[in-house]
Amino acid sequence: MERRSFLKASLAGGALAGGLGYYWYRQPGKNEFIAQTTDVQMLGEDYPNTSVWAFNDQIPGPLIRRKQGDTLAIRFTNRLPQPSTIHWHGIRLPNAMDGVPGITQAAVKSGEHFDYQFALPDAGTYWYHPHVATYEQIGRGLYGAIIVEERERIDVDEDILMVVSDIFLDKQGQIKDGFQSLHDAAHAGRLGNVILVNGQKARPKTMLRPGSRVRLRLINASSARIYRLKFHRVAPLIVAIDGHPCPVTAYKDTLYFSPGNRYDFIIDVPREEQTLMMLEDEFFPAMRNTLALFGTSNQSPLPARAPFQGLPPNAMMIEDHRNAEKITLTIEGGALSNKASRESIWLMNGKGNSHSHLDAHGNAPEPVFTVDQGCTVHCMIDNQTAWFHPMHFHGVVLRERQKDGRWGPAKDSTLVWPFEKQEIMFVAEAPGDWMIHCHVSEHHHSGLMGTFRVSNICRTTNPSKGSPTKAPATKT
Ligand SMILES: [Cu+2]
Repeated sequence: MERRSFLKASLAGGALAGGLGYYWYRQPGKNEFIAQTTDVQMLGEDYPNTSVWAFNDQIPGPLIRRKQGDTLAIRFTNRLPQPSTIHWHGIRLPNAMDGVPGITQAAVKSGEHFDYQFALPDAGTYWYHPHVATYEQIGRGLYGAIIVEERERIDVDEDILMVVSDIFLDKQGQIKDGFQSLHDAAHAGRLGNVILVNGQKARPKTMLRPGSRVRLRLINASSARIYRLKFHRVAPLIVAIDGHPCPVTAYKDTLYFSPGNRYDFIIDVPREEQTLMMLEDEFFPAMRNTLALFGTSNQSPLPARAPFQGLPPNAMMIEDHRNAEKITLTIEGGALSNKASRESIWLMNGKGNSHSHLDAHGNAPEPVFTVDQGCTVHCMIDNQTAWFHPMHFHGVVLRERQKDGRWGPAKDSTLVWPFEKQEIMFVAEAPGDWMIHCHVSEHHHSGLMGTFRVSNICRTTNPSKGSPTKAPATKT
């Protein structure tokens, strides 16, 4: 069910008076997402409203909440001063619905619309955002959450969603320009100076009933910022990563939380009153950010319950590791590297690509590699740069090789550390050209992107039935 804000209708005049006010204003229809300029209050009542770009005048955009197996149908209408699309991050869907300009669809021009429709095969926490000039479009406020509920009821008392993002504001509370800074692109991307949780700077304390069981969903919707999550006075269970259920794991230390990532936690609230729990970001230890404050209410404690057993798994294709295609992705460039040039700051296997290049030339890049549908890909990502790169793969669910040699839980991106290598494995599921890119938006748009092609030649993932068969074409 989409939440819709009628409150903001009265702000239409304000938006018209703003710097980008020459773009017209309209209320969205049912199942319609309109991206447009609007004013929102994010800093508190004592501060002016901030002129932003938003879906249906809300930051985050409308929460999409559906059941596993449902079909999602959204009309996207673009009323921004530039082309746009919507990408449905982490959702396994047909290539034509993936929202990537120049590759899966033409960018939706200002004043035009595009209809997205696809099934939701996996339960979990996902999000959506444009795939055009993401450094600016996400940076100005275009993102929202998707919750796909499990078919069976999950025994929790509360389901709390935190969409974490940052924004770079001036002293008047308005978004600073300079989205195309070469410095940001060559370093860690544009980091905001205000961290927002569900679109707000304030961190009101959330009161929880003692003894209750809470599902806490975190989405990193920042254009570039990596957080390092630290819980204080509470040790939650990690139950899903990037939407997909994982083996129930006790949170021990800190967790890296890159742009695009999601975590689902289960918190069993202490049964004693007056407990203050806190979630901080300590990526920069000298500049910690409080992300959430939880307290216990004075309600009577709920009785203790059995330990949480985990979420029901999503149906996954099984990797055929022995017959996997071996691929290497070498990342070069960025500040401190002599490989960076003005034309392309970042390179993937010696080549730089960007959406702005696509927009200018209208031709999609040649795929970095091509594999048959159903084939397992074993990919070594070799980060030869001094920078973190959260590499996101569209259309697939991947696993990381862990330090102990085993393959980790399912996720949709992998954080590759400076001057380190990371092995991943995935099944090439659906035909089409799928993006691989860094989710630091400024890296993505200054070279660090490419595609892989999944051909219509179907190969089963079952090693005992390895003969290729022709699959019906599903690309539309
Ligand atoms: Cu990067």
